[in-house]
Amino acid sequence: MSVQPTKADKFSFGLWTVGWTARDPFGDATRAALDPIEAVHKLNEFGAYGITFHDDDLVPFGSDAQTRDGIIAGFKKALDETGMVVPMVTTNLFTHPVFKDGGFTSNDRGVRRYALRKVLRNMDLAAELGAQTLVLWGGREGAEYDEAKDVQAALDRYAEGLNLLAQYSEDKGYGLRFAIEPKPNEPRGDILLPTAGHAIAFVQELERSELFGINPEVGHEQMSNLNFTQGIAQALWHKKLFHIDLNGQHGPKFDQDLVFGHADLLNAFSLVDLLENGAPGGGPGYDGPRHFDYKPSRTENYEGVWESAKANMRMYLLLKERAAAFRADPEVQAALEASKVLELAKPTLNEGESYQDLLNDKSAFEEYDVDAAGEQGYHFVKLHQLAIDHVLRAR
Ligand code: ASC
Ligand code: MN
Ligand code: MN
Ligand code: MN
Repeated sequence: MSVQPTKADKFSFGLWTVGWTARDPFGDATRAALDPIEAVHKLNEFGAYGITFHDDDLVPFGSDAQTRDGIIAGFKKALDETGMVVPMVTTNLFTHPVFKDGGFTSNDRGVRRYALRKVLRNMDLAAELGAQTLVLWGGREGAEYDEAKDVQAALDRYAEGLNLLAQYSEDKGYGLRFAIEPKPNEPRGDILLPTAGHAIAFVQELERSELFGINPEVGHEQMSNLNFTQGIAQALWHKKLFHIDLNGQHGPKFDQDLVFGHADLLNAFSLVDLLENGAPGGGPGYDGPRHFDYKPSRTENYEGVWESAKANMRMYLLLKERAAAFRADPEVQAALEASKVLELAKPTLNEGESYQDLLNDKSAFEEYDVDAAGEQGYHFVKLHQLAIDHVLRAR
């Protein structure tokens, strides 16, 4: 299998990723600004198929209409020249001081109305560029002080805003799908909808809930010490995995945005296996963009930036190849059998069996050998070592 990315792999990058100039809370930028047009050409050259952006990544905040039109025209020309697509667009509701207490959930009603207008305007651009998904990362929707935010009112306002966006998209015929991106903290002390689970529960309450799903980011879930692969499995189960942000993170600490697979490699392996091959019991995988939301480390110059962009795709393809080998290995199949992993896909009741039938089944209780069942081994460690052997190419 080739580890040369092609457009069929559906790799996409945020303009803010390779374009991050590496300003952090303690230090100045270490790199000069990147021209979005150069980003399109470089990523195309490396085999990516898509590029995504926040409105302000492409058109600097506060640009006049003529400047904006010129930038968009130049960007579209680069897309046409390369065949690059824009599968997703997102809106910056976090950089300008106006958003310091949030956008859709700011305590200030005028700020909330301004935030809605900023997103509606960006949806027009998203539709013009043929995007299918609008991501909403509410990094400033949150609080540092429990007394300062009425969380129930904030969720009402969040829902009010999102319902409006869905109505606008449907009325305009844009057909967009909306993906909420959870994050537990940073930049706010606590952010609303902090995990994939919170976000999935929330979107079910919206008026057009079928238009809403989530965009989980590897590092954001791992900042809460959660298992990303297992969270993705649940999102797939709810049919709510609308988009995904791939990167790397060493557990609970500041948001690192490392290259995909450069931190928890084994979880990255199980993730790629799930996305590509689906669940062993037949549950679905994922067909959408493989979107990298990482930050090239502050130590790197542009040579390092491009190396890191390529590293994301290489990591994904290497793990994809390893996952295919893992699944195809007869010893792995035997280990899955021995561990009863596939037995979990079999319903617990027989077809048509009622609880009365279950109550009548002495073999399920009265005659069930609980001690023997308690003594059995599940052989999970052997199965996991087989996975690691495959990751390390020892098989
Ligand atoms: C996003 C997104 C994030 C943040 C972050 C901004 O749209 O997915 O994780 O913004 O990249 O720095
Ligand atoms: Mn992140
Ligand atoms: Mn992200
Ligand atoms: Mn991010």
